[in-house]
Amino acid sequence: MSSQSTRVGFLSLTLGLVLAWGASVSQAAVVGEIISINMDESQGRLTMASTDLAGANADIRVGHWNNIEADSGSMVRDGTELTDQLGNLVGGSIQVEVIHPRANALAGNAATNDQRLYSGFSEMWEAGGGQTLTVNITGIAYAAYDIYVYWGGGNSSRGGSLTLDGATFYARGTAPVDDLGNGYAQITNTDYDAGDIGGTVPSTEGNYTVAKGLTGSELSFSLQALDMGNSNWRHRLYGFQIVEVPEPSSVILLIAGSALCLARGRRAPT
Ligand SMILES: [Ca+2]
Ligand SMILES: [Ca+2]
Repeated sequence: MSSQSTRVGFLSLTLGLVLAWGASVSQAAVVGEIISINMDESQGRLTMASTDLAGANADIRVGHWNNIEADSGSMVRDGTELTDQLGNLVGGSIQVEVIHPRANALAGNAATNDQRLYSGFSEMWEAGGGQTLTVNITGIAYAAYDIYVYWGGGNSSRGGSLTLDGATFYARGTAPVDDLGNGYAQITNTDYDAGDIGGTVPSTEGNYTVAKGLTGSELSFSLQALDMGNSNWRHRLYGFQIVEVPEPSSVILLIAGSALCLARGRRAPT
């Protein structure tokens, strides 16, 4: 075997190992820190326990949701109060503010896990008034993050809009999720049309929306109750999650660069 083919073989083997390692890293680190907020009803009747698991997919279906009791007005939580998915204090300068009209809840205490997330909620309810709920998050320390918003109307003739990351989505109520994490459906409907207002078949339905790969230390989103088929104008926010996106690609590039230098270094002059 010539020294040229030996070098090529070494380089291929090294890069192969790097890529395999990189793939395992990216699989192992799909998400980083997760801050999960549950809108709770004001009597504490359906507060999520730290052991209640919820989230739209397996990577983010976690416990230790932070309960914000949904009394009317402005409710604020900061890094000295918020915990991550393991129950550790988040710290830092993050602050979450929810400005909302009122709380409500489904009757009963039987629900667990994902069903409990959807049992208590902040509700917009003012016939003809189009009430608005606003969430302001500041001091986000992540280089990149995803945000999952769990929302929708209570039934097929109630609902409204979510404005998030430059887009506005519309949805009525849909079938609830179960307590095993089944039944999550992403809302992607961005046209408020006849199909959304009293149509027998909504154009698109679901119970959450996600915006991915966000950057910047501040994020706001808002929800508004709309006429979605009856005169109630009732709309709900159930909760939301801020999910840190790790950067395995930068680690892989660093290792790949080292491997190339190593391979070059072996090219001794003949
Ligand atoms: Ca539509
Ligand atoms: Ca909730």
